[in-house]
Amino acid sequence: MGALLMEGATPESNLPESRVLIIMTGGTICMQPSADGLVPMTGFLENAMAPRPSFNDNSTPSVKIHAYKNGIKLALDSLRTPPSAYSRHIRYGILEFQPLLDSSSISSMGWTEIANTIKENYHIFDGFVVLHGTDSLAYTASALSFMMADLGKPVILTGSQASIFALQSDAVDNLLGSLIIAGTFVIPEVCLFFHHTLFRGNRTTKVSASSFEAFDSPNCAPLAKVTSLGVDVNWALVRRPTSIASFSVAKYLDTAHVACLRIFPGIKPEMVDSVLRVPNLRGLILETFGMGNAPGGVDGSLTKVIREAVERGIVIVNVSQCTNGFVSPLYAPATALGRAGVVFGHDLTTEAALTKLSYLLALPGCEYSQVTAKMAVSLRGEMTEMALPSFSHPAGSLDSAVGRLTAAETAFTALGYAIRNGELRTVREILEGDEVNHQLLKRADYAGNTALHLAAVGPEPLVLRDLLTRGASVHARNRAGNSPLYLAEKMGNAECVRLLKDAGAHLWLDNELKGEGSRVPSRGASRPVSPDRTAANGRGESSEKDGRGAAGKGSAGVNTGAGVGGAGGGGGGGGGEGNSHG
Ligand code: ASN
Repeated sequence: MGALLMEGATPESNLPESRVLIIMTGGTICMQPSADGLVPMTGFLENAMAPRPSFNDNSTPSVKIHAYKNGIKLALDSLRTPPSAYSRHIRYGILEFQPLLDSSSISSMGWTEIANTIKENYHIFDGFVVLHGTDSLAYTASALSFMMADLGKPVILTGSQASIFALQSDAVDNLLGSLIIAGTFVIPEVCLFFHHTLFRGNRTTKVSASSFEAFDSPNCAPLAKVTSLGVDVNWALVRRPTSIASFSVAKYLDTAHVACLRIFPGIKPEMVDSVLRVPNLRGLILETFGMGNAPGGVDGSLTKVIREAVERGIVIVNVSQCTNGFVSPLYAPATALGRAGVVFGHDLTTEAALTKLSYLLALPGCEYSQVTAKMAVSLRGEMTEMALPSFSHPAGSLDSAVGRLTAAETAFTALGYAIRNGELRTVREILEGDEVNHQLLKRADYAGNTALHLAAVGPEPLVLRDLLTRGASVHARNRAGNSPLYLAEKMGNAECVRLLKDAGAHLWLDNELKGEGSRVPSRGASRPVSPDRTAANGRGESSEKDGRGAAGKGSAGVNTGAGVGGAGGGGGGGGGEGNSHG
């Protein structure tokens, strides 16, 4: 991260600000020694962040920002970082749990509190960072991913192995990396950031009790890596909401009626049976050997107790004890489990399996058959779906990369024209072309307009709908800070306005932000080339950071007039990809 911060800390910087809410739940990151051992301490903003120049440029002392907690509007103290390599500051405030927790004590109530806090503040922040102990971090990341549907903004969980107050600690790197990513990139997933790596949260597991490299995501490549050049996002892996629906939060998970059992050589069927007969048990995660095998027993007695439990309506999910790989009914013991009615969790982690089952069991009216059907498919990218062709990175030399760049620019321009002319069929043909074209929704033109911006002012709402169902971000903002919704309203395009709102778009609360002293980014300010412009995809295209730009390089013109305000700023620019908090 160092390089990101060396870009200069000019106190009077006119650069735009993003706004990030930090939710502090506790964990080692905020702990200090006490007579009872390490315990979390309150006052993280003042004690841990304010004194550190990387978290506080000291330019705007005492700026209050608003946040909501349990329906009450609070004025929070805020700080901002020096400008990052992405030419923006991150302004942030903190809401602390009361009491702060060692994460070994978190429960589904804590997950509900985090999810509700994000929901309440969703419209006034660009992204969210959740500070949390590492012990149960992978469970919380998994749980939140299922609780949050149609998420359009980044939610990044992090913590540290050593306290931020310790001389040698991973806390600053983890927190600063999380803040910069949450405030810069539209990665609309629940993520876990640790040791310079951004993971999909529901793919993670804690792999070390003491190393700074504490987390891994054995069955899914990282979503991003922080390097000396900036943040290298693997955009091909990033998921986006594709339904016309607003962000919503499930109220709670049913963790009270699920259990997890690890099979071991010689395990007695009676032991398994007694777990399966715990009163009101509704679900069991069975951690099996290798590809999903369990001892059959001399007379198949283990299989028998499992079959009986399934017949009583208990959902039993098979996951592997191995950190890498998947379960499948390949060997006879696994086939027998399948025949007994066990669901195969493919390459789910135990953390994801347990929280997903708890989520499904809490869904109102979700029947046994629906729960088992949903357990076997991916809801939030938590499992690799067998039916899908496996993802592979485009290989190729520099020459072919340059070739693709040209093709992408051409396709982007064509897309802009098709949108402007309302030609739905052409739009579809372009977007369903080759792999390059699948990335077009993330591109931005010189003004930072994305295809969705163009469609928002275009003549054909069906084009807009089509782009939304392909995962175009409603939160993208162009260089003037304008969202597609703002442009649609300005044009008086009522149908597009309705569609965008249905898909979770919102305007920024301009007045509120002004009242807090936030600076509306200067429009059209020249924007330094950021390291990620080449790092994001290695093709010389700009990365999808804040751009949210629009299609049609020099094609369909969009009135980018007055800014909507808020944490906007710089765009994709120069025909690059855009997907950041412009
Ligand atoms: N016990 C701590 C916790 O999970 C461990 C940590 O944060 N590193 O809260």
